[in-house]
Amino acid sequence: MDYFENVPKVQYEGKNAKSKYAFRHYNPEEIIMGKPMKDHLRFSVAFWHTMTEDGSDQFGDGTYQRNWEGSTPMETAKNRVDAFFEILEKLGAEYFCFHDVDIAPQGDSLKEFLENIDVMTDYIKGKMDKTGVKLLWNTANMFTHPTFVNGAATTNNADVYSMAAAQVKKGLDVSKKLNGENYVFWGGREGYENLLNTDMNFELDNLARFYQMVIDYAQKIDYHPQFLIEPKPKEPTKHQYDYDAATAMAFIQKYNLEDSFKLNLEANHATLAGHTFEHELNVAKNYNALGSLDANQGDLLLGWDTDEFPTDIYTATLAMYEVLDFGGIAPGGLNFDAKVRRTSFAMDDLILAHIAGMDTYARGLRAAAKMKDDNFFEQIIANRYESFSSGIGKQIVENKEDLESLTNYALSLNGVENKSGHIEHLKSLLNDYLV
Ligand code: XUL
Ligand code: CO
Repeated sequence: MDYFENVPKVQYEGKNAKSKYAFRHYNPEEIIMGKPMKDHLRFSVAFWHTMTEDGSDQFGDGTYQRNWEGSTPMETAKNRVDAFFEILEKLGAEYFCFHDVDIAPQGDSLKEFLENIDVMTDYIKGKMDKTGVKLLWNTANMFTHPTFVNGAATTNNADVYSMAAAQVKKGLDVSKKLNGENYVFWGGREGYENLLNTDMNFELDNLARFYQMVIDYAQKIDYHPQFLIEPKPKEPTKHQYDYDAATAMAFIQKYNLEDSFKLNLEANHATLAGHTFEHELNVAKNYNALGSLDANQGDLLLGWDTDEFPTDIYTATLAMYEVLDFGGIAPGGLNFDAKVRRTSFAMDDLILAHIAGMDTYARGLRAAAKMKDDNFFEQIIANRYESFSSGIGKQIVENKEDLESLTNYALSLNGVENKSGHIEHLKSLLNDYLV
């Protein structure tokens, strides 16, 4: 069955495209800085938002018009996979991501759930072999089911910890079966509500113990996807343990996990942490831990995770600059962890929203490549830190000074002269790259 029969394969048609089902900026094969756009961007479609949402919110029922409901949960699951691969092919997206619960009905027991995962991943593998689409990452959803009310790897209940282990073991088996390039841990319930009844240190030790079991099992089955931790400051728990990139890196370093773990950074999570997306990427880059991106955007007027499709060229440009500066995002990619608005209920909104996101990041890539070519930031930085390139500054950077020698130097000065940052002028120069 053709689920999107009125939607053709989306092609690059340039800025004056007549069809709304066309890319106006994303030209997959165009070479930018030595490689095709599609290899810089490595776009991925998220199974959960695309296939399992219905548009409902706290105040109202679902609105989305969808045509893949079957007569049993397994039939619906297969229909969803069919429709999903049609979307991937029409968009020319080469990657996808999913949680275990997105693709397989949970049934009445863990055993039934694991069996359903086997059936569904066989089915997905068939589709992957036929289309050449690849798995960017999979993950275990250990936050929706009531079992995980007190957390998964940070729970107070050892039986629940074991249930989490079983789900993640299956997740790693699936990653191997489908050649996953990364495997993600987003700790939806890994956090706490109140210190009155929480031993934070114990919970974090247990989380690290869990990750060590993951590393050991990957070793055992000889499959080594890039492991990624996805930071988020709050929602659903009040205090999420992986608050932001810096907090997640402190955890990774404390428990000596840096050889196996990098970060999956999400724009809307950065917003919730009070950071820009590019701040989070810059922190990860400095730790050599820039793993993959959940490309979406939040709403600064709202305080929650709205998971909107990214249309902000400013953020996309600054994010792509960090990616280029890091030397690329592979084996990670840009996963649209985004859902269409409740008012965008038509089937083809799924395609149109992804086109909007892909065009936005294509524009970001183009602008960032031009900035890199012009040494835009390098010049600003070199100029701003000029005092450290010669004289006393050079001595400091070469570790040749100490507090006493610097005191003597400071006493010899006749006051200091600071330079203006000219930040408004720089913002105006940046605007020239965006439009
Ligand atoms: C939740 C979120 C998740 C992760 C995967 O805010 O971003 O969808 O990306 O579990
Ligand atoms: Co995410």
